[in-house]
Amino acid sequence: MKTIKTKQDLAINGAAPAFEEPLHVGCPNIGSREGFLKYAGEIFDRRWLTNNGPLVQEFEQRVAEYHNVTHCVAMCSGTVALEIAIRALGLEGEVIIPSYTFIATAHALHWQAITPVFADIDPATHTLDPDAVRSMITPRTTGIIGVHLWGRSAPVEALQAIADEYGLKLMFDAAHAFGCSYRGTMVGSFGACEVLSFHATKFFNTFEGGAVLTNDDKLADAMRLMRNFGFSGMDNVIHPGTNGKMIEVAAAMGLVNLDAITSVIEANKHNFQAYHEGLSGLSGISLLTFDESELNNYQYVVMVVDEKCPVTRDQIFQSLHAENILARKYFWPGCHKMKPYVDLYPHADLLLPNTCQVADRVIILPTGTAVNSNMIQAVISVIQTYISG
Ligand code: T4K
Repeated sequence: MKTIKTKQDLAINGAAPAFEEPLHVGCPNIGSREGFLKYAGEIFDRRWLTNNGPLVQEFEQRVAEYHNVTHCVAMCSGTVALEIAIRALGLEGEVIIPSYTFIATAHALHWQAITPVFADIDPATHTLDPDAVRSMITPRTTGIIGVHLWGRSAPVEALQAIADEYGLKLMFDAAHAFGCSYRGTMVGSFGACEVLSFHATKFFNTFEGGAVLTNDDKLADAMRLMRNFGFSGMDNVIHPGTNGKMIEVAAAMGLVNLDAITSVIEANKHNFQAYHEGLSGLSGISLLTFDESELNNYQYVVMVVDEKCPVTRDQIFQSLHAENILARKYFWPGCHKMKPYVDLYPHADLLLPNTCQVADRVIILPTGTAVNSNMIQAVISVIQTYISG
């Protein structure tokens, strides 16, 4: 890693890149290696690898306690957890979601022949705008899926009020919101249920994995059946189902990562603050901040490049990549511009002006335990030099 000094020193001018090895967004946080290997040894000794094993059960209990909810139903991925929650809730017809989210939120509906209808976001929060949601309701609408994007809560009360008024089901995609709170209540208790992702790139991972959190006993029972083919005891299938189970080795990773979670959040917070200080004062550049009265996981450092910036978002993005800083443009260009939704809604841009504007402005910067202060200073230096040079 070299120190960037002038614009001529940037790799886009032919100099060596700031980072010899790529600096990724989403580089996994990994807890105790020894702890994981100990669990792995126990798994081998027991010869119990999957199908609601003891580590999955322990993991579910600890995640439920952490979020202060009655049930955590662990699954093989966040996407399958979304699909199963959607089916267990009985959603059909049309379901309103933001377009500014990872494609899995939309695909989990489309995969089950449910039409995702995209509502616009509030440009200040990047989460669903309740008025926009209201304007997209039709006689076919059965539900709303709010997304706690970047770990910052969707407007849960306003969405619940709309759901109650129109008799709709409400659930949340909380893939980014493990360990986050809203008005003092941990994520997991809002709506009918909330879905977590434990993918490798999430700040808390089980290699691959996900879960549904809920306080609804019946819903939890239905999802437990559905994730295991609908089996109720041996040879007795009482419900349609799929294979959504979490495996023991994933739960082992989850358990060691739960032990490390406080230090991971501290590292993320420290990194966020370093970026915030280093980038403040740059014209047209701002970081999305967090409500410090809540619990936050700080897993996404979201830099917004607005029209006051002398260079474009894409120019900054390219200069970072030239330096081997693999920033991301999540969730550009928005689900409505991707297949198959772009064909279903070719003119959706007209109804989603805030989504389009935000998607064109955001850059996600690297953070996590693999990123240290020196690396952050180097990233800041590239951005400063590129903008002011
Ligand atoms: N809802 C929302 C709102 C979500 O954000 C997601 C997932 C879901 C639902 C669905 O949950 P899952 O079914 O995935 O559990 C990544 C993740 O694959 C995806 O889980 C995540 N959101 C999304 C925001 O990011 P990509 O397409 O960016 O992945 P990829 O392979 O480009 O990796 C991202 C970066 O991470 C790369 O620069 C390399 C680095 N990386 C990746 C892996 C897998 C590592 O350093 N090590 C690794 O092991 O989607």
